[in-house]
Amino acid sequence: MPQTRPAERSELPGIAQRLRRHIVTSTTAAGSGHPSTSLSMVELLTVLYFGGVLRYDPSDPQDPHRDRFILSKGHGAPGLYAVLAEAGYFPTEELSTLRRLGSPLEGHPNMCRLPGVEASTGSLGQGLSIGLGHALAGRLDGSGYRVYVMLGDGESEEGQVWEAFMYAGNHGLDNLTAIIDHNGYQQTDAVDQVQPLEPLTEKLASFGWAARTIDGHSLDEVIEAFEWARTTKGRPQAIVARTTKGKGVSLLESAPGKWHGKPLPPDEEAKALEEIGAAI
Ligand SMILES: Cc1ncc(C[n+]2csc(CCOP(=O)(O)OP(=O)(O)O)c2C)c(N)n1
Ligand SMILES: [Mg+2]
Repeated sequence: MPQTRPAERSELPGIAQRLRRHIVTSTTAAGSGHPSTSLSMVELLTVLYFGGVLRYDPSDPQDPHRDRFILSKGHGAPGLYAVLAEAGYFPTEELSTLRRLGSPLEGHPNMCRLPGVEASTGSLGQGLSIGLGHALAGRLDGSGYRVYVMLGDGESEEGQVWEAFMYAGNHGLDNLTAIIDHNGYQQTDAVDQVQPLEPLTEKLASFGWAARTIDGHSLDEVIEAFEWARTTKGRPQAIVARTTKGKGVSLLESAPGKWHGKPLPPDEEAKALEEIGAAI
C-alpha cells in the first residue's frame, strides 16, 4: 500500500513557495500557459501531496491501491507539474520544457505521457465523472483508495459536473472528495457575472454531499478540511476553497480577467519571483 509523504508542518510554506516559483518560471519560459489558474491552487496541492493526504509512490505510479488526484481544470497543468516534480515523479529541471515539442509536459495533462497524471483533462467538465468512475471501481474492488478531484468554479457551470455531483451523492461515495478552486473568475469575467454558482456549498449539500467552505490559502484550514473529508463516512465530500486567482503575484491578482491564460512577460518575471520570495 503506498504511503503518504508528509513533510513537517513547518516545511509546507517553503514547498508552496517553490511551487509558485516553478509555475511562474515554467510558463514564462514557455511563453504560454495558465499561471494565474495554477497559483490559486498552490496551498491545496501542497497539502494534498505533502500534508499527509494522498497516498502515492512515484516509483510505482500505477500501484492499484494508490490514491488518485485528478486535475479536472486541466489548464492548471503548470501547477500539477510543479507538485509532481517536487514529489519526485520527474526532475524539477524538466519543468522548463513545458509546452515544448516532444516534452511530456504538454499544455494540458496527458496521462499517456507523464507518470502521476491520472486523467487527460483540459476539456472542462469531465474530471469529476472520471473520478466518480475510479471511486465506484474502488468500492467494487474493495480497495481502500481515495479519489480527489480539483475543479474550477467556472468549470462548475457545466452540466456534466452536476450529473456527477448528483450520482455521487445518491450513491454515498464517501471515498470521493471534490475540491472547488473558487477563485471567482473564469476565462474573461467574474463567475458572478457570467453564471453565479451561489449558494454553492448549500447546493452541494442538497445533492447529498458533505460540504464546507474554507480559505484555500490557509494551510491550517486546508489541512483540517482534508482530515475532515477523510473521516467523513457515508457521503462524498466537497471542499469549496475560496482562493485568489494569481495568488502571490500582484500583477496577476490585479486583473484576473485580463491575465487568464497568459504567462508573465520576461521583464515581469524577476519582480514576481521577488514577491513570491527567495526559494527556501
Ligand atoms: C469544455 C471546455 N470549454 C471551454 C474551455 C476553454 N476554457 C479554458 S479555461 C476556461 C475558464 C475556466 O475557468 P475556471 O474553471 O474558473 O478555472 P480557473 O482558471 O479560474 O481556475 C475556459 C472557458 C475548455 N477548456 N473546455
Ligand atoms: Mg475560476
